[in-house]
Amino acid sequence: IGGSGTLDTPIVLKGEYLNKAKISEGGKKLRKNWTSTWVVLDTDKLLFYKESKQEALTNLKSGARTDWVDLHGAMVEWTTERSSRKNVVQITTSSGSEYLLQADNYSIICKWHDAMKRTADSLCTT
Ligand code: I3P
Repeated sequence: IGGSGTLDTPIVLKGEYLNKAKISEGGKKLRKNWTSTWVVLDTDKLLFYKESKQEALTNLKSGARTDWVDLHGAMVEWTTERSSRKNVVQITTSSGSEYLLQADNYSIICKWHDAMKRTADSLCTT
């Protein structure tokens, strides 16, 4: 993986619709609310877009992004405890926010788990 994106011009490594729930922020528990979100994995962060894939792709530079996650120091792990759903990956950020990403299709979410983990692990040296 070469180069590095910025918030304004993300380098898209992977983009897909996943179910997303933010369950805590800065260590404080939030009410769980699953939403289908276009998720983009950049070289050092995850970006979430509310819009359709087409809109998200054409609006990558604009304010269509709803939230993002810094993967420096983040933990990416499978969880069976934080949800009754299957195929759930938990992302815990260094600032103590927790996100759940889920897809019914195991092979889809498995690729995300591996890619996010690899990305987070690769950031130790940058
Ligand atoms: C939540 C909603 C979520 C569920 C969550 C419930 O209720 O049913 O789908 O998470 O379970 O609290 P509400 O809509 O009233 O907030 P899962 O689908 O991931 O199980 P939880 O509280 O055990 O996380």
